[in-house]
Amino acid sequence: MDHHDTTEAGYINCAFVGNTAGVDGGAANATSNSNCVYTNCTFTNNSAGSDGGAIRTGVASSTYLSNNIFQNNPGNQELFGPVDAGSSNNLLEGGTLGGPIVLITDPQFIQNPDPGDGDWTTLADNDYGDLRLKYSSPCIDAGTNTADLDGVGAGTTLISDITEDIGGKDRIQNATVDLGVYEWGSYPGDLYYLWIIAAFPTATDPEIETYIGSKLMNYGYGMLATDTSTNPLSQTGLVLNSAGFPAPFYEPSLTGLDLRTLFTRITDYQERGLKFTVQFSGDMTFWSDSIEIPSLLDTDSLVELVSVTYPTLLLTPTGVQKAKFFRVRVELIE
Ligand SMILES: [Ca+2]
Ligand SMILES: [Ca+2]
Ligand SMILES: [Ca+2]
Repeated sequence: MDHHDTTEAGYINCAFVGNTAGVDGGAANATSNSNCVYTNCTFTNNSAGSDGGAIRTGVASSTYLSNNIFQNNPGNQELFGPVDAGSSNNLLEGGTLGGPIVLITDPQFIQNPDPGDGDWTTLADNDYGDLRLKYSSPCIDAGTNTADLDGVGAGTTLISDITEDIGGKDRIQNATVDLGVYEWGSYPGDLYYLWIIAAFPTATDPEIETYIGSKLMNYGYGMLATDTSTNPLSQTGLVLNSAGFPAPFYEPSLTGLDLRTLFTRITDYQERGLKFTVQFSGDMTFWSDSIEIPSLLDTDSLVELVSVTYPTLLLTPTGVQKAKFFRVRVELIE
């Protein structure tokens, strides 16, 4: 991105990955009286042929940095040129700098980006990584809650006024904001309304009722009186003493707690001609099929316990929505 001729620009929760510049500013360049503010952004694997692998600040221009991560942005310095004095709480993994950097260490992403063949301009084999933070990351709670989103001068909107990270998770968690685009922690967000399991499917899902009525659900989940497992099925911190309807649960992970859906199905569902599809929705109107193959958590001779990831955001025909609801659709396909 080039900022020229008195441009004023602010960036919040933005990831800059795998950009290349022939000359200055791998991800961004500011020159000729331009002022840029970056808050809780992540810059990784950008490169410049000349000055500023991540950012170059040129003639009579300024760059204000709060709570950002800079990792592996080769060039003549990752940050070239002056950085505003009010800047603070940024991480630079290596290289040289000009600017107020608090931490010089590995940010510990879940997975670092990889250009495959070593070249980010060949797109097919690029892997943009997973920029969420591991539980051991030094970026957790290393930011400043009073980062000024418009930098020096007028305007006092702070990062604490921004309620989500790039993935829609709650920000701030654990009282202090993290560095970079992702907030580490347990809470996916206040807006997740989970399926009201007891109401499903008798009155709310005619497409399933079309088949053989609510008995299909009981049948598929192993809940028929004649075909019910009595052995406990277990998952860490959770024991189902019988098969049952879908439920959400939190699974400990490197990024805090991941929200997953859980359901049981009879082990020979394929022979019985049953198909299970996990679906998510933001508005109970458009339902998005999960493409994830369910993970098998436990099984006995009759029933297996499986789960899939609960997504944060959904792409729908009308735009991006938060995933608020889920259901498991059971069909008789033969
Ligand atoms: Ca490539
Ligand atoms: Ca935090
Ligand atoms: Ca300000």
